[in-house]
Amino acid sequence: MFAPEDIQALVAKAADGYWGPLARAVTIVENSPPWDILIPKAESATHIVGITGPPGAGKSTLTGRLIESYSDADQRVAVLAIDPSSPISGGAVLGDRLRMETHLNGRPGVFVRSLASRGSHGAVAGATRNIARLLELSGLFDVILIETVGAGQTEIAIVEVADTVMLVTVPGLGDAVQTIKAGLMEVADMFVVNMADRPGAAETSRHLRLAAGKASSVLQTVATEGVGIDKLREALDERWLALDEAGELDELRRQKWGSDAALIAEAWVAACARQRPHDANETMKQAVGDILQEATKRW
Ligand SMILES: Nc1nc2c(ncn2[C@@H]2O[C@H](COP(=O)(O)OP(=O)(O)OP(=O)(O)O)[C@@H](O)[C@H]2O)c(=O)[nH]1
Ligand SMILES: [Mg+2]
Repeated sequence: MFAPEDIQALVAKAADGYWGPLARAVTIVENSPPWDILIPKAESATHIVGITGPPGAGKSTLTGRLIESYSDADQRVAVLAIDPSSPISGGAVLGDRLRMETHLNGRPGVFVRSLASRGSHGAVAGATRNIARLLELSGLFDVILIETVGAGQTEIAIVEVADTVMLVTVPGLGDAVQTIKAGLMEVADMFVVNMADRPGAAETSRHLRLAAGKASSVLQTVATEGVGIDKLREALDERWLALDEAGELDELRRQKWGSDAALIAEAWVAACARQRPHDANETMKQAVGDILQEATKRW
């Protein structure tokens, strides 16, 4: 089992604006199976915000604007942008990176990182969560934004690390609610109707409010123009504060810690199972029992 001491040493070396060691630590975690890197619990919680939604909804543009808004409010922000597609679509990653980096020039307290999402579901989701935990452990940020396309189980597993899941959608998708995967509707804490400069924003917002119930807020933005961004950032800050004041933060953190552990355990058992030679003569009960035993023995 990999001891994360050298990772912790790198993190300890990093400082605001001196991101080199942190970037190296992130690379190590990105390239390691999640069960090899067990990140210790941070002493104090950082607000982790998952930003998800259909392709092209404006998530990257919005994230770039949020970076500005946080930075203007003197809050330090880390961003993880996950490229959901194969390594072939390097252009998309570059596009995202460039879009974001235009917002970063000369801003202290801003750390942006793109991650490729290769490998199995559990490995990708686990590594992303480990990186979020690592950034939290560094104590260098007030907020961590994770951008991912809301396309499948892996992406849902990724955003579930977040304290706040923000679902970005756009008007004019017909019934927007139906185009969004049911699983995503359930994990979302906040809805953003971006591209509110297009017709139908009010109607889409109304649909979302009906579908989401009272607990979730629905906001409208025009990311390209920077409209509604400060309000969105304030809504995020308010939610974090409210969770803290209601004493719900500890419970939320316990749940997240548990779901992190479950994800890593799943990925580990799956890896052990895949390495095991198939035996067509054994029963399924024998096979699974053997896999679990083997996974426990080797942990
Ligand atoms: N009209 C309008 N266009 C927008 C708005 N926000 C973003 N766009 C444009 O929509 C396109 C897609 O924006 P992105 O920020 O790349 O969207 P994304 O959700 O990150 O896309 P993927 O990461 O590929 O899923 C870009 O051309 C943006 O300039 C908006 O509020 N109004
Ligand atoms: Mg994007």
